[in-house]
Amino acid sequence: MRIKVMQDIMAANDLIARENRRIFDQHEVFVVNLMSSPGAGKTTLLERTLVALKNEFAIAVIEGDIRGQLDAERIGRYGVPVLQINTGGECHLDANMIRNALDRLELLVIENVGNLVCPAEFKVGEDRKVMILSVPEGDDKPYKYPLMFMGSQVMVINKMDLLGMVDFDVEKVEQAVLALNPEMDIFRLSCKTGEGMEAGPDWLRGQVRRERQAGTPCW
Ligand SMILES: Nc1nc2c(ncn2[C@@H]2O[C@H](COP(=O)(O)OP(=O)(O)OP(=O)(O)O)[C@@H](O)[C@H]2O)c(=O)[nH]1
Ligand SMILES: [Mg+2]
Repeated sequence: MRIKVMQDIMAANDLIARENRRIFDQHEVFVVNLMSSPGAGKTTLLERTLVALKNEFAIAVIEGDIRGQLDAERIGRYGVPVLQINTGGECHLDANMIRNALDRLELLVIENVGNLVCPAEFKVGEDRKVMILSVPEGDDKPYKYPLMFMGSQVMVINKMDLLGMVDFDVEKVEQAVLALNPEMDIFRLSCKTGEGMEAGPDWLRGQVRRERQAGTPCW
């Protein structure tokens, strides 16, 4: 019975995700679903990315959190449209608002709720799923939470500045992830020191341009 209910929920979600995706494609908006455990560095990476790209693309951000506006306030300082969704309260999304904004948008980044399990299961209509694993979380995470690693197209290893302070074997992690998902693009970086940071905006720039030329959905 529980399996049947879950199947229905996932099917209903997929339907809405497809409709979102159709709208995004129609408006030629490239959509990134950014996922990680709490505190891995989603908002920090986003802040860094906005500095690099906000004058190049029309970018908007959706912040998903259980409660509060803290991340939306951080992103708002960069002068880009930002919408906070609190999953524990009412939803403030208005279809017209999104549609009007879509006319101008080129790139939408959705910062998902900090969690290494559930966000991997629910599509939102994104073009790419980008996940962050940060060094202090430990190098056993691909074994314990494989779905997130299997379903994402990009893995960012963040907080590389903390390597050596905690047990984290980068090569071992990358091997484990590639065994689960041979197509995964992997970036090592530190949002704190800026090490490896240029690769993220370069990747995103390439993706937005490629999508614009191809104009075809990937699922
Ligand atoms: N040492 C170090 N700290 C970092 C790095 N990137 C982010 N942090 C710190 O990690 C903490 C969490 O960063 P956030 O960007 O808020 O993480 P988040 O994934 O958005 O967190 P939630 O939205 O709560 O899930 C902050 O104190 C950041 O300053 C990094 O590369 N190195
Ligand atoms: Mg955040």
